[in-house]
Amino acid sequence: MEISDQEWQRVLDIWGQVETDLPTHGQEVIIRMFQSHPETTVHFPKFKHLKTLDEMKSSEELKKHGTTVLKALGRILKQKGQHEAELKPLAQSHATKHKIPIRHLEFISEVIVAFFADKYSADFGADSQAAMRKALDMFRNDMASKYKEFGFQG
Ligand code: ZNH
Repeated sequence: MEISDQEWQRVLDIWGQVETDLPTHGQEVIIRMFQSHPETTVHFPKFKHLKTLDEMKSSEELKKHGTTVLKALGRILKQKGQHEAELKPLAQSHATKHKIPIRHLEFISEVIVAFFADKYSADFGADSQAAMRKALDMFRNDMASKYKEFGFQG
């Protein structure tokens, strides 16, 4: 998969805005994922007690997890595809410990694009959305091949 310099620029431009407040963005991504794809909640026994939207919103732990996820994703995107070193430990933990199907990585990718499109309607237009989709496709493909190396079909 080829991602042009211009496409990476679009991805990193929007990321610059996301990075101004990772906890708020991270929290929203996780909550939107739980709400649009409730099956993803099974991976999180630690959030099982969060039943309502208000409980999710007031959970510092959930916010912390969202921050961790986006921080790691940002580090990966900034490698512009040369992300082997960043991806490997993540693929290992998600394959062998958390056991997260690739399908669920697809869910979070969709959520990320839709949320940024809502929040940044002026700065995240069709071209930027397409570029972000390509970058997240690449991330998922590479996660899927690493999963196989770790013996997880995903
Ligand atoms: Zn995840 C964890 C990132 C997706 C589930 N993660 C995690 C961490 C990080 C991340 C960094 C920490 C460290 C380790 O490795 O462990 N993720 C991430 C990213 C992404 C993700 C970047 C994409 C974008 N995850 C995901 C999904 C899911 C998950 C989709 C499901 C659904 N994770 C998870 C879990 C964990 C993690 C379960 C563990 C948590 C705790 O803390 O317990």
